[in-house]
Amino acid sequence: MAYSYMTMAASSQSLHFFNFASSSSQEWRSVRSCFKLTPFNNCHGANLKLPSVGTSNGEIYCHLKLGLLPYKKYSVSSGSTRTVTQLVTEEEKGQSVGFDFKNYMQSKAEAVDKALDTAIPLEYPKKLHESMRYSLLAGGKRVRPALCIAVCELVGGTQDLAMPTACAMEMIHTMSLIHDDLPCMDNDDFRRGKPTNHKVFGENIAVLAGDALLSFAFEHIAVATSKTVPGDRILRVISKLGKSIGSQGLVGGQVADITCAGDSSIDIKTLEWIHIHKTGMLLECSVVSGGILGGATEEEIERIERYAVCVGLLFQVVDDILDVSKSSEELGKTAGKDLITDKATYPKLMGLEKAKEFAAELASRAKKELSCFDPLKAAPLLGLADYIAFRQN
Ligand code: GRG
Repeated sequence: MAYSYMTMAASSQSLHFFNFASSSSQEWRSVRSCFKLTPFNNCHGANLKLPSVGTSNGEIYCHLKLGLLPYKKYSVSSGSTRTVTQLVTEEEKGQSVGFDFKNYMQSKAEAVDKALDTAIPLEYPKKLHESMRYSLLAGGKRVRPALCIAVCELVGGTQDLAMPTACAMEMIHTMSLIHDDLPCMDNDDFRRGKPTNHKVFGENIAVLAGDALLSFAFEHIAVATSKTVPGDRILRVISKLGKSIGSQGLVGGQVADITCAGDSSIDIKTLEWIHIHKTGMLLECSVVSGGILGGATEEEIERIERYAVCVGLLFQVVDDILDVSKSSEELGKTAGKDLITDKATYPKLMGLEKAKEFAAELASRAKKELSCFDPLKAAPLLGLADYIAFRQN
């Protein structure tokens, strides 16, 4: 079937569609239309009413290329007043065309779970390894490993090559959660739907399990990747990871977060610094490491770095939103804590609706950074940006 794809040209006031759905079977007329837009943002945000372009069976088909996604056929009944925005958000949210994002995430999470299970066996001292495995295998979303693997595959690498580093990202993330939940930090009782590590194993073991996970993460990258990846790439990943955890990364962000608690003068700039360091840098490191391991060019690394910065900040902005809009059961951890502790968050500083708009904007910015890649190959990362933006827990 030879579709003559609709092409688009946009001015500040209108969006022009040409060759409206003509196929080799002559079923569709070639139509030239000019639709008014109010207001014009980009195709995703366009508030565009589809006009009544009649067809024999009362359906209008059009092929739209929206942002970075491949062309896709959309259909509405003739005379419909549904907007393109509605069509797109209904059909594209969380996935790219022809790409089963849910299935992708599930298969990556399963592969990561299996690799983590093998990497940290239940050995002597048993209590320590039980504690490490308890939190590590408690069923997180595995976003960081998925990002690492997806980028590695995007630039020509493989899942196997990225797996030890992807697991290391999850080990470090898990250790940060164990420490974050301690009585001397957030003093939380639930995490990933289960009692927190110190509640089960005691504070002393929980601290040490976190320490052991942190240390083993580095060892695992070095040992398990050394036969498949050149040493200079491993060195680059390890040094980036060290930085993303230390005083200019996760730990620095956590300390700034603690010291700012209860300070009502915190502005958006300070909050952004905290979010980028406490949450963003490990996510960014997961993304960029996948690129380094997979042999990305410097130009590609710069691109994915910019994608990662947006996604990293986005992750914590959404975390702030979820804290005020979901229940503890839905989140698997105590909800509403930011409000109780009067913490500076995006919803608090800019309001819930504006925070949601900001999250959508960050997701869109992240996706734009991938425009230089083949959209089909970038589909997992496009999907991940949407998944992080629209996640429910
Ligand atoms: C690194 C030495 C060292 C100490 C840790 C406690 C601490 C310092 C930092 C806190 C970092 C932290 C907990 C940031 C919050 C990140 C965040 C939004 C976590 C939620 O991540 P999800 O939603 O959780 O990916 P799952 O359970 O799905 O993995």
